[in-house]
Amino acid sequence: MTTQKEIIILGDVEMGGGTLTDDFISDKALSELISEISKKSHPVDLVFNGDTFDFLKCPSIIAGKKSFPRHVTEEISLNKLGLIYQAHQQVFITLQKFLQKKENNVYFVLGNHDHDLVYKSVQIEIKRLLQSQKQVHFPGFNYQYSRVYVEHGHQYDFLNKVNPKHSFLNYKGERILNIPWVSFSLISRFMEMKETHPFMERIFPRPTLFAHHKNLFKKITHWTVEYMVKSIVYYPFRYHYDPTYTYPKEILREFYRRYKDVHWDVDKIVDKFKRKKKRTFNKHQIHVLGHVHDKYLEENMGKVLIHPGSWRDEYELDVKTKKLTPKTKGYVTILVSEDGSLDWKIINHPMTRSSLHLDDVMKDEKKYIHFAAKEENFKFKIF
Ligand SMILES: [Mn+2]
Repeated sequence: MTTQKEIIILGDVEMGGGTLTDDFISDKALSELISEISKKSHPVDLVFNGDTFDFLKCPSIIAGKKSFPRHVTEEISLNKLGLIYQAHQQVFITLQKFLQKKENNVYFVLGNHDHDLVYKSVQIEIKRLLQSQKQVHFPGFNYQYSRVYVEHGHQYDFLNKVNPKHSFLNYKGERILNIPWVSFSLISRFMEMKETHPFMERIFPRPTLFAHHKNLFKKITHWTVEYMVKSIVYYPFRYHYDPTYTYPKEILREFYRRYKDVHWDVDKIVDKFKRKKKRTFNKHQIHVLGHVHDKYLEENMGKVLIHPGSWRDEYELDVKTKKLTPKTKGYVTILVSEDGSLDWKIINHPMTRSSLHLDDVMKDEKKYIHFAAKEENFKFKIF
């Protein structure tokens, strides 16, 4: 059967501003992959499944001054996009080449790190940077084609979900991004910690990391509790005119529900997705979700659900040996035949990286941030 088109899905690339808080260093590998798929003889839909850009952890640099503004205006999002482009030009240029074939298309699905894509001017600027008006698409929360359904997945995570009907807030007459309470606290409080501990967020599983790094665990717990308490008893009064300092009632309600039901396990987003999107799940054959960076595959009666994993620099920590093994980067490819049948595969992009040891990394995190970048031929712009 001849191929009508191929859909290639990858997620959680998290391209940042080329600073200490940027966890994406695989420009070379990603560009290799895009060049490879540019050579295909059939049309390709390249779907970036959310968190493609890490606006959330990208600073804004205005008049030489770096900051992480809590009030994200259109101007600030555009400023961050400029930094992201500067830092990851290679990826943008390879995408331009991919789009020179008129039958190829790129889709940017919304994620919780790139909610800034709801700004029209940000979309226009990305189209300009990729030199294509017609083949770059912003489909919102999901991409659908035939019996394929692709969504980032943060809408099934109560801490990170957004209100799709209210993308903006009004602050002193200006339009700003309405992001989740957790994102606001991350921007205004935790980026400082990320700059002191730039490597730690790359290590999984988190409980294993905290078991070996008690200080970090104490620090994070302390800051979180303090922020939470202030958000209830102080900020809503101190900043009563500021809509970004709201009382976290959704979160408290969820905590209460969990307390009442003695339910403290983190819901797997795949389970919540199947529950909340029953009709979508029944209608489609292949479902690809992101957000959760662990690779996952579930196959049942011809239906498939896949988490292909992330593209940012991440390591698996071995609890006994404290060895840090770099995670592989993967993507999903789906061949759509003319008769409508779907042929899917999960592919790992070949890469060679060294393993590290947690004790070494803990002693000098910046040194190993550079070490990892060097192995992937990536250079930080501002450090
Ligand atoms: Mn996400």
